Amino acid sequence: VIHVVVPVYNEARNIEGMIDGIRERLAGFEQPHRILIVDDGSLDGGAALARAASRPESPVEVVSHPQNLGPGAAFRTGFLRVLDSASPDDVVVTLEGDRTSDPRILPRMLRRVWEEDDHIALASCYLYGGGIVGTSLHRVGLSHIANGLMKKALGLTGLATLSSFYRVYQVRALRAMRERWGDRFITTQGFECMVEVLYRAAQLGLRISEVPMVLDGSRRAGRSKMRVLKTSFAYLRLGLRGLLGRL
Ligand SMILES: Nc1nc2c(ncn2[C@@H]2O[C@H](COP(=O)(O)OP(=O)(O)OP(=O)(O)O)[C@@H](O)[C@H]2O)c(=O)[nH]1
Ligand SMILES: [Mg+2]
Repeated sequence: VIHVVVPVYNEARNIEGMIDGIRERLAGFEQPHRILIVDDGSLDGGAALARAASRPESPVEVVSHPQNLGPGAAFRTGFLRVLDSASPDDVVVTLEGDRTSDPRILPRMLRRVWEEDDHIALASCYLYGGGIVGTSLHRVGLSHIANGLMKKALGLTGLATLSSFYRVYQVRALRAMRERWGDRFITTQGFECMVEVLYRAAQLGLRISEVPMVLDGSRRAGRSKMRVLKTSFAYLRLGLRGLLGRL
């Protein structure tokens, strides 16, 4: 089974398009899929739209946090939920709810995991062939700085993109992390949680590979949900924890 986990916060304008896009790509595979939306205290009715988009051959389930807890908690909720019932050969696809995760590269990411047995495949905008368009310059700058600092602080220099939400995980890999760190395998609350997960994967020596993607910010309706200052501090804190051996 392909489990799709999508954290969303006020993405009512994008959620149906996101579901359609991923569904269209997954329809070509013989493996069944199911979509889990982790709605994090949205107030824009997106959860109802997602529920209404459920189809027998492509079920959509929504779990809701009553209030906004951040992407870290949302991924933890989503992963733990999937791990409860998934079988070891299943995979988990995570993506952004704002339509910026390009479904066209998904088959390639899945092949990495299925055929080459990579534990995790990352969509990578900093890899050769990837890129960022339709996004403001200061956001791209912040992203570069965060990626660069994190690589140095956490010893992840071999990877090009650390922060992307768009990934494919073997269920085995997520289980290995949960076995080692328990439910605290994600301790961070914000967007830095994706870097924390990679750090843990690297601690376990898991195989991680990257597939280039052009991230087109103009595909999203509405504004970014990422708060730049808050996220910058969160990255610094994560880097320090790594350097001090407190991760
Ligand atoms: N569950 C949850 N999801 C969130 C939260 N904030 C953002 N998201 C979702 O996480 C995804 C990424 O958020 P974006 O606002 O696109 O952030 P980004 O892609 O890192 O930054 P931009 O390039 O500026 O868009 C989207 O699907 C959001 O709906 C949150 O607090 N909780
Ligand atoms: Mg985005």
